[in-house]
Amino acid sequence: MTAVTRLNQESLSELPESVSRPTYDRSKLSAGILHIGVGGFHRSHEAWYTNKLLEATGATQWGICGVGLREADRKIADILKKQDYLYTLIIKHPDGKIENQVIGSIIDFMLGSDDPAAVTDRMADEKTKIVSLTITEGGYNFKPATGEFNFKNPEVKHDLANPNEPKSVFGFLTAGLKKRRAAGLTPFTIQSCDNIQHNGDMTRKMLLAFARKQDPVLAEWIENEVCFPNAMVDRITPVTTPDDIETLENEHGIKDKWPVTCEPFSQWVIEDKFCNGRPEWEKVGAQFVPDVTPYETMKIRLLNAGHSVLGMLGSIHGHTTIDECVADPLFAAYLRRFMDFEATPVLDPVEGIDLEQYKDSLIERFGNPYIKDSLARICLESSSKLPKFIIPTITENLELGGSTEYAALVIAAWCYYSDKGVSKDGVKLEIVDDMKEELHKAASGTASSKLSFLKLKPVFGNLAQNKGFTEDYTCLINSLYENPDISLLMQAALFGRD
Ligand code: CS2
Repeated sequence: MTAVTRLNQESLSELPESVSRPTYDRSKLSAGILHIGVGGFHRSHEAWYTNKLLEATGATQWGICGVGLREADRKIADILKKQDYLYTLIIKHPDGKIENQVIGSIIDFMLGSDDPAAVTDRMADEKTKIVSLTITEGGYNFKPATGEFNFKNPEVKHDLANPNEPKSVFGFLTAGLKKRRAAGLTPFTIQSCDNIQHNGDMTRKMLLAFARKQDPVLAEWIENEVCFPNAMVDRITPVTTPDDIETLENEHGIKDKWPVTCEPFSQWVIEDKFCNGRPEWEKVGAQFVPDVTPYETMKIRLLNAGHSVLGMLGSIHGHTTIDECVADPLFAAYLRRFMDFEATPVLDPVEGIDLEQYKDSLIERFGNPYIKDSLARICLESSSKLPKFIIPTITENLELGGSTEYAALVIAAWCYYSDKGVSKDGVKLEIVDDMKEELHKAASGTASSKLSFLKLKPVFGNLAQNKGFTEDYTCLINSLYENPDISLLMQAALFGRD
């Protein structure tokens, strides 16, 4: 039987030899980074890069203080606290090899919903140099069709009326920066790590819209003094399953209540725009570049869009994971065709990257049979993903006369998913989306009006007015509603109709 060690600072030395653990002195670290949104992705990406940096350089000022803003973050807060903020990163290689790494870069955690002032005080602490964010694509609070800040959001309304008791990320950042300015300190950099095109510019635009309403003088200071580097972030990080937790304990002897699993690949391309110093992440594999635009467009429109293509079509077909989809030749061919015929023609060349190789490597990464990335995760919050991942490819192709039929089937599948909530064989598909009701209502109008779903303006903008697109889309909807065996429509798109 394997001896089992409950993970915490004291037990680190008792872990099995095969588990790598921090060799730096964690008690010497201070938190130069405050991170909002400590989900799996932050823990497999920024915290992992930072762990590597602490290991390689002996820097002490770049520990991370995690922050959760919602009551729902209490679980991670409690678990991390009990484990002295340590957790295991389980890296799953495609050949079955597993690397277990205990990550030590997170050294504290605060729950904003318990004590907002403590969080904004921490933001105003001189030692805090960067506030980084993974708040999901939906967290930026803009109206998808117009890109403008949504002042109707109840949390935003609350924060405008109660500046000292914020709930939203924008309320927190504004209150933290206000304290910092009052103390005469240099501001912190705000660093987005979400999959949004120009994520730094977007954060800046949204924060300024909020701050201008609350305190125009402060907003001007933010505008002039705060840096918001854009970045492309990448590492596939599926949802941790009970099985991952059990295997870690039974086969590797680590009792960790919330480990994170991920693929071996990782990439982080960042604009070198920091107003108060930064870690030397380039020493551990990150890339600093003057303009990140081509990297982020490539990643969002190939990787994330590719995920959504498989997520929507695969769910209707009855597949459940990404690797299962790419092991199906029809799905692999469809994905490649979407990438080659629709996504690539509207991408700019990316210096130093061969797009053909990049696409090959994506299909390989998606195929990693140990990652088991669930389509349910991919289809979460699609209303804030597809407008960033796929719809820009459609609209740009429409402007240039390019093909849109592969993407059109994805939208038709999304309509079917939102309307019926079942696969072709009647297996239930959960809709987890902030816009669940609107999506369902619009999609269920399809029976009487074929374009009902597409007319959901906050998601699709003016797509329903494009005649060429709507003709194809209507045909696909008719066929799919007549026979939900989506593989027939995929085959027809690839090989033509008889
Ligand atoms: C996924 C991403 O959420 C999604 O739909 O495409 O989480 C993806 O796995 C990551 O961006 C990979 O870097």
